[in-house]
Amino acid sequence: MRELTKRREAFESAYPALLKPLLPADPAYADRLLYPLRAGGKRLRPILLKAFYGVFGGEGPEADAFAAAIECIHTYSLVHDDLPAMDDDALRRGQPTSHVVYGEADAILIGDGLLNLSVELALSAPVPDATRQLAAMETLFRASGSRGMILGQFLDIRGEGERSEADLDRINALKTGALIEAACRIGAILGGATEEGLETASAYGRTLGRAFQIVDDLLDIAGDEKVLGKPVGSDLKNEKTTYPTLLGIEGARQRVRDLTTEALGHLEKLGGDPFLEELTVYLLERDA
Ligand code: GRG
Repeated sequence: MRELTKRREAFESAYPALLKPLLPADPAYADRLLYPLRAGGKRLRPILLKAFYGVFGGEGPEADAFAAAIECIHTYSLVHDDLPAMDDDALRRGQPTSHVVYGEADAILIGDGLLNLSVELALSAPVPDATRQLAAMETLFRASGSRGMILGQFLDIRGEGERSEADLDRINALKTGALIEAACRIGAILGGATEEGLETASAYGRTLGRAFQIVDDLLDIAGDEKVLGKPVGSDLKNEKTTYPTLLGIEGARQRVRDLTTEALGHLEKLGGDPFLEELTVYLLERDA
């Protein structure tokens, strides 16, 4: 997808300048904070945020700092998720994980630092309307916090007993869906969407998030480690209940197709956006 590559490259060239004034003077810690960000990744959340900003007519620089902020939060969650006390993974985004390179204590501080940087980035956004800036910040930190992504991670690692599909839906909606939904909603907030527009953007994000997690589960079974840049088979190793284990591989694929149709329906309500439509289909057919 050429447009996706273009938007990813635009993000890659924008975020370093936004981060620079906020980095510590200590070069060793500054380098460590940048390490997992520089490793790359799809940049899905910043791209969604900016795309929704555009859908609602936004065209200033104000969304850029929020795009960098959400990527910092996502990246910190990956750094912490990979720690020995959590998923204990040695490879992420095709690179050795932060704790493998710098040790566990530094990796914890990388995650902590990225989380705080996200607050400073959001505060630094040149949003002309302070109410919008606060609403966008509330959305970001609620979604990523202890009623959102962190709660999802807590419930996931607690892993008590058998999990039903409803349990999985709840955990994934928090762990994966909340931040994806927030990306879409923040773009809509900054773009000046009406309440109805905000709800549609959120509904799209929730649906995409559900489908995205099911694809992630399928890739953990049948994906290619080299293409994914992270180990496959970790769900099996950790004996995790996932959508493919509950629904079967074909059942999980069908669920992805149904959710894709639903997500496209939400976009249609917004008047359609060729980039987001293509991105939706592409993401759900992805191999990385
Ligand atoms: C440690 C508080 C805390 C939370 C961790 C996001 C998360 C919660 C854990 C990561 C493990 C995981 C597989 C989560 C599911 C969400 C997901 C598919 C993350 C990977 O996101 P991508 O595919 O990654 O967008 P890139 O590297 O492309 O940015």
